[in-house]
Amino acid sequence: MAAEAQVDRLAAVEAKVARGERLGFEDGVALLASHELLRVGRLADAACRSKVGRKVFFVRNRHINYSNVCGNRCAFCAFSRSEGEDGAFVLSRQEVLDKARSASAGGVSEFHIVGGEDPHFTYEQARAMLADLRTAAPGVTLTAFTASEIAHFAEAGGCSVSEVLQGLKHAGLGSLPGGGAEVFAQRVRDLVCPRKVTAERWLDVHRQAHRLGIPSNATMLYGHVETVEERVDHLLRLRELQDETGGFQAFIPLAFHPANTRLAHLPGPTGTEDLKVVATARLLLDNFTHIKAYWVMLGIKLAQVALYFGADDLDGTILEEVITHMAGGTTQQAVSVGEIVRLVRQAGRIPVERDTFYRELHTYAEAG
Ligand code: V47
Repeated sequence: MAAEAQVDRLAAVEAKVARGERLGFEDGVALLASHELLRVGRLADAACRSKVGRKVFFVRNRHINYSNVCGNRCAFCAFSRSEGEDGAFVLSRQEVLDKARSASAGGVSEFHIVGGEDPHFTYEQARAMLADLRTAAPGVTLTAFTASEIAHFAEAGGCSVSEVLQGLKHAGLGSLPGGGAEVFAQRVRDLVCPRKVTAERWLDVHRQAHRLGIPSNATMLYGHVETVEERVDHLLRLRELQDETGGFQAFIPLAFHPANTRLAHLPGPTGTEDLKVVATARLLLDNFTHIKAYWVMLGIKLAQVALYFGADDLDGTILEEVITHMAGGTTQQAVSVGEIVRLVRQAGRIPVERDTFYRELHTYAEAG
């Protein structure tokens, strides 16, 4: 597209936003294709401020990856191993509890628990793990199992997704994380994750969770083989489900990290792409309140800049991130509350510690 035509397309998007009109497919493509980064950012920043003001949220959380054994072996993943392969691990019940107890003593309010689709890790074990964690750390919210793990528990256990979700909720499940969505387009899934649940199934697990009163997050893993149009399609499918259920709390764009994956020949997304994806998500997902700048994947400095491009959440302290670091992530594995507060204040925003459900736990005074 000629540069001039692109500018015009962006002007049309700006006019729509000014009129309060919902953006469509072509608008999303225009935003992602634009080289007018600051104009795109300005639109997204205004949308973000009108929704959440100047607050930027974070959570004290701990990631627990209970197993990296996975039958899917997606091309973009450096974390998973086949059973018995070098580097494969399954944490014992005691190891999971030890990680949880020390994090709970350190004041976290959320455990983010995900693993591979381990053929030997059953629904009963998943339930027992949550029940153990609830006993060990009763005040900590359990954000556990991606939709693809839930679907796997249901298939392997011969029961329905709804039964699995109800059983896990009873054992202490608080919310579902947004992982496993990748890019919904089947063309992309055939190339990078042919064995993973389909888009329809991923969406349906979230639909059923929302119906049971279990809120969830949504992600998109971008910057590999997908087109701009496929990114927009992904966002619009999330928006459609959110119109139906209202159960999504946050959207998290995940920047592809190629190292140690079967897609290591790809370069991964650049900084302008990262920021345009955050901004486009904020503008297209007009029914999502929160857009996370996931510092682990963006890097801490770009995550801070993303606060001017529509993001209002930095995720959390994390403590021991594994999935991105195995794929060449170079950020630290944890960040302190003090550092998050400093980043937010220097962006001129108000740091707010939240729990999983965006209840505000502590608002930090603005920088003087
Ligand atoms: O499901 C895997 C993706 C996800 C790579 O819900 C990769 O609040 C980049 O879902 N490069 C796990 N991404 C992380 C995740 C997440 C993170 C933070 C917050 C939340 C939330 C969810 O990471 C996986 C997959 O989609 N992933 N490999 C890679 N090489």
